[in-house]
Amino acid sequence: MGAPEFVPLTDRFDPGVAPEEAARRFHDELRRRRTVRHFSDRAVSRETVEWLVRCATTAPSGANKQPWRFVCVQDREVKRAIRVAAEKEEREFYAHRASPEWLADLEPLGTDPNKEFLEVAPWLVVIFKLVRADDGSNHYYVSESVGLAAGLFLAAAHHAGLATLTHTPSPMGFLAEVLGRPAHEKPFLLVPLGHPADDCVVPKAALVRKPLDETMIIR
Ligand code: IYR
Repeated sequence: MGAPEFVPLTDRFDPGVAPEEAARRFHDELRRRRTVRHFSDRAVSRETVEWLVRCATTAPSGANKQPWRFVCVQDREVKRAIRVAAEKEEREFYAHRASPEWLADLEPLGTDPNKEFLEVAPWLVVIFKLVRADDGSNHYYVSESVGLAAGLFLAAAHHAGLATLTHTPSPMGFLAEVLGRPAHEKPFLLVPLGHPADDCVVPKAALVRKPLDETMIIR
């Protein structure tokens, strides 16, 4: 191995305002993101999805291994197959797997085993984590890395005026099967992406954020 090479830090992003103001404006944008379960079937271009994936993959990752794959599904039949398999797991979840406490915690969100959005949303973005590289070599901090990329994906979609849902049918193994992914790719998150339906509603309970003094400690 040769000595590591370094280049000057150039092309820095300048918000053009003080950090306080830039952060406040960004918060004003982010705070209006809502997880949406009622999608319109209005199309979203492939180019849009490509830019969103590029945004997501600016995330830092363990040793810059970029241990992720974004499988972006627009094919009707594939979306249908995902819905059928997801609803099978969800019926089990709601009827047997979920504890009474879990079901009670979900009640304010009004969720149930019906996952119509999996067919209505124009795109289902299935984020896989790569537990090893395609050539079998190591990856590091895989969940942290993919979690960061997933967060950026949600923020980027919101910035583009689009809605997302972080859907985690459990177990998610069926996604690898339906999408024909190899064994070293593990489903991480299923993200329906699109425009909200015109009559979209969101649960009131999900609007509440814990106050800063509960989430932030300064030492
Ligand atoms: N996966 C189920 C249940 C569910 C679980 C959690 I934690 C949520 O925040 C929301 C739903 C479903 O999608 O209905």
